[in-house]
Amino acid sequence: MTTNRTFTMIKPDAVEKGHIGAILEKINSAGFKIVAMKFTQLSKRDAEKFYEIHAERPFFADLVQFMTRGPIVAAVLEKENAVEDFRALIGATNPAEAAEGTIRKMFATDISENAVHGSDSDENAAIEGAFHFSGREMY
Ligand code: YYY
Ligand code: MG
Repeated sequence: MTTNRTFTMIKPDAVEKGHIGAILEKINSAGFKIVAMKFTQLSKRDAEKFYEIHAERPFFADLVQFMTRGPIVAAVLEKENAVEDFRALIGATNPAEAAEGTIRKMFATDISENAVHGSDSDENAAIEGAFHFSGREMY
């Protein structure tokens, strides 16, 4: 992974509502290139590991329950300044506070079911990408 990459998931709420295509269109239109992608479902163990930094937070059990309840789309995206630009594209964690036109404003349900994940640093982008994809699955 280079620092021009970030990691995303289209979360179960957005998949259930049929928003995969619309969200990928927003991602491509914003200039991100997809360099890895899969349709998959997280196990409880996967979700607990992926979100381990939040293990002590009051919402952790609900977060794991939500993230495992149905399939997701996981992807690695490439663009100059990918991490920061993708966080801007998805908007605030709470869609009620997200800017107009952002993916969370358009597609999120609420703060806990907020349609998409975006890595928060280059370091975490590399860790999260490697969590879901082997080297030969990333182009
Ligand atoms: O990076 P981001 O997804 O925007 O938010 P985080 O603070 O890293 O939290 C991860 C995830 O946890 C968030 O996307 C939804 C959920 N969550 C929640 O359910 N309730 C909160 N008060 C904060 C976060
Ligand atoms: Mg986060």
